[in-house]
Amino acid sequence: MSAPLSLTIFWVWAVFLVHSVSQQDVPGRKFEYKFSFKGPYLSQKDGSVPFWQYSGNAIASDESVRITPSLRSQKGQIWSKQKTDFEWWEVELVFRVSGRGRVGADGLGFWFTEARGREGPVFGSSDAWKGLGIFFDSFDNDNKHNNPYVMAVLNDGTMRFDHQNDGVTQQLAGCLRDYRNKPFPVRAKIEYLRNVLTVQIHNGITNNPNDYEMCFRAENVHLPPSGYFGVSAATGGLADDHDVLKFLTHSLHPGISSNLPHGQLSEAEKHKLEQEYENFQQKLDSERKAYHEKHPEAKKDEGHDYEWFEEEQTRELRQIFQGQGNMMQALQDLHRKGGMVPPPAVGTNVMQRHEVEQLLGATRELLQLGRDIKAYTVEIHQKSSELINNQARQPVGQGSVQPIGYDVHAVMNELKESVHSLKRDLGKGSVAPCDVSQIKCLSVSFFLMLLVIQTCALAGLYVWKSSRENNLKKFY
Ligand SMILES: [Ca+2]
Ligand SMILES: [Ca+2]
Repeated sequence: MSAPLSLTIFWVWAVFLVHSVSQQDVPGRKFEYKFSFKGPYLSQKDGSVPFWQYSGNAIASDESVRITPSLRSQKGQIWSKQKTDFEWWEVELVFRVSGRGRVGADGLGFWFTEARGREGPVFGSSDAWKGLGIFFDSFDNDNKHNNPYVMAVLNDGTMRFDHQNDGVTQQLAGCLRDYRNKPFPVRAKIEYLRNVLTVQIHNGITNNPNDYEMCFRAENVHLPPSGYFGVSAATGGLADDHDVLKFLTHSLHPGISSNLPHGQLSEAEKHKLEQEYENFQQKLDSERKAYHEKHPEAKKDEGHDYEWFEEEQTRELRQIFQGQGNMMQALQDLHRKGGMVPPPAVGTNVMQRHEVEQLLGATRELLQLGRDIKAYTVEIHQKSSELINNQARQPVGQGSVQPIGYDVHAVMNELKESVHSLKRDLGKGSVAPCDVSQIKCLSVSFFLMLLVIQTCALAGLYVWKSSRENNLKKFY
């Protein structure tokens, strides 16, 4: 093993160790880094994936393993190098199936089998497997409009997968789920615990990793006690990209260390991890020494792999800070919006400031108008009293009609003259032309009202005096 390769493996192991502790594994649940892969730095410089082997059209990159590209008739697969040494397990498979067509093909297979599969007809892997296959079948071969479909198929090594009928009679259980072309990666959580197989699917609509929905739960399932994990995929006449971003395996140990506080490892587990860490470190030191003796010019690159590890931590810290920053921003936005909310209004008509001012102005004008009317009424009253007094002083007789008529005519003439003088004033522009939107119009209307009041008062007075005169005539 060359020094750079072992360095990389060491840091992958270290990162997974950090992952297993930072994820605060529940008691009885242990992260299995030798049966897992995830980005970043998923593949090494030579393209290999630590603890995994891949073949066919599969390509590994820093962030994912592309099991097949979206080209016709492609097949690819990736398998763990080691066989499991734990009975119960849980795998979280994070993947994307994406293609430009409304319909894609063929699909993706998750495997837990006694032997590693070879390239074959069942979603890229060999038929007649011994163990479990969970298939994400994109293409509707039997034309029952029930694909994409997720199903589990158990095989004892004798059965051939019935592609023509989409394995409908062979499946242990399944569920209809559209996992193609989702905004976020789709997740499948496959748990095998105490002979119960549970599959939950995260449909990739949200970015919340906990949005799982139950696909199925099957009891009395007997899988090989030890096996290989694998993922395969195939395309046909239609094609999708089949990308696996994460394959995270935990071994489940029910009843063991279940009395430990949440997130703590048992003493035995701690000791085992520490021993493993020391062994790796010793091996790494000796290999690094040997490498630098052989390649003294590469010494300046020594810190490179440390940067990887640092970058992983820094990235997580940055994400935490980003998350906090987003929360702070959201709170500030809420606060700002709270300040902008107007006070609750009764009804829907809320008066603006300028409208209130207009109303006050109009009220003042009306008050002034009222005062003017009062003044003119007093004046009319005075004039009426004078007329009555004059009448009273006149001698009663035939000639008394003339003075009354004279007085009335004099008042009428006075009024006419007032009207004419107002008309002249209007003509000269001393009074502003009428603008219906302005309060000034009230002066003209006021004048007309005054005119009407005066005319009515005089008419009333004239009628009263006429009737009085008639009554007096009756005495002669
Ligand atoms: Ca199919
Ligand atoms: Ca079908």
